[in-house]
Amino acid sequence: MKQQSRHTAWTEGQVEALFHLPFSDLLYKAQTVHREKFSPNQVQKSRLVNIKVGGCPEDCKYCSQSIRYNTDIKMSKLMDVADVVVDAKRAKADGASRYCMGAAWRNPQTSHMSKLCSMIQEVKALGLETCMTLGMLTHRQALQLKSAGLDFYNHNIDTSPEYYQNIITTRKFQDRLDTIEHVRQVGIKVCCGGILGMGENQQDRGSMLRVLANMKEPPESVPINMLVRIPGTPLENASTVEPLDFVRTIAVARIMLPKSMLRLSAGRRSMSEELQALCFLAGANSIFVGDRLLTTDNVELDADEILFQKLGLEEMTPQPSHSRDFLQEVVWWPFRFERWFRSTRLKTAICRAGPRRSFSSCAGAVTALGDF
Ligand code: SAM
Ligand code: DTB
Ligand code: SF4
Repeated sequence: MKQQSRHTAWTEGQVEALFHLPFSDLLYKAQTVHREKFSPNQVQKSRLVNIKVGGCPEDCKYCSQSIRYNTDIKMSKLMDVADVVVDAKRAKADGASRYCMGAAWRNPQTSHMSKLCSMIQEVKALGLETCMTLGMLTHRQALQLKSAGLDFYNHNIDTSPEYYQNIITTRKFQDRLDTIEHVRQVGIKVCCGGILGMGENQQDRGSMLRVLANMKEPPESVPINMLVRIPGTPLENASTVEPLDFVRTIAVARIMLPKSMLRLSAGRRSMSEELQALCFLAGANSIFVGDRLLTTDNVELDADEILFQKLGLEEMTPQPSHSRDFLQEVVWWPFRFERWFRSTRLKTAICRAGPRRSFSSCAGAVTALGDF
């Protein structure tokens, strides 16, 4: 489903006003907006897998996987495709409809791309929606992932543009927006949100939501994470978010992003059933299921099952597309052609036969096809 752009952008004053509504009025408004687009008792389930653990050169102050912090994680290299498939089958059996593969990278290397593409193809073949979160992407890498069939790319802005440098110094807020733009341009759905509980204030939360809601096409999926305070990271002792402020932020997000799936992401393990119920009431309609997130524990499957029963919630089952859409077909062929061209002796023959210029212009055309 294509997101429709809003005619007018959300202003700081409008967002501030939402945050200051009496709690019941805010929740009523959010629930009303929610019911216009979604079935109120359906919650989508995603499953996370960490396909490459730790060793990341970035300095995100919340993250256990940064090489700069002394945290209790076991680093690993990129998983094999076969192991990912085994895990994805388990995820499907546990009721997940989307499988999200995360890697602790600043950005993937060219040498990783073919394995990543195989993972996407194999997981999709199981009938699951696919999502990846690999760090920054070039336009070309986004095209490669699209051509393999990737449905979603998760790339969070994490906090407001104003507060960003307090949390991450190894990249700029604009770098995040650039990758999101590449992802959009190739037709992969965008999953983009942030974290609450990193010392930001209410203006920062509003400002982060304004960036998301004022995008030309807002993200189809918006994860709202409660910071998991990880020993050894600079934010291990950050003050916790007041639970009702967390609910408030979900409600404001629902009103500002009426068509987006809102994911109650990390941090559910530290939330009571009552707090989670309020988040669903405020418009959250997606969760991560399974015992693990990336490097920390998630809510146990049984506990989620009990909560779903108590609240009368049911699993939302999207229809994953098995076939490539038109755009995928269009981008798929240049990549196949390029791979074939590079693997044949044809280029050597052309090289030998013709003047040097004829090969470089031909090779340039092939690359341009891949980069269009
Ligand atoms: N390296 C890639 C990147 O940063 O985009 C992908 C993996 S990264 C771990 C994905 C997201 O997980 C981060 O942007 C952040 O929003 C979330 N995250 C990481 N550590 C977290 C924590 N301790 N608590 C809450 N959310 C966290
Ligand atoms: C997102 O917004 N949250 C997920 C997913 N996208 C990749 C990650 C949560 C990580 C929680 C901390 C950990 O397990 O290391
Ligand atoms: Fe690296 Fe992503 Fe962790 Fe930042 S959040 S340190 S980019 S793995």
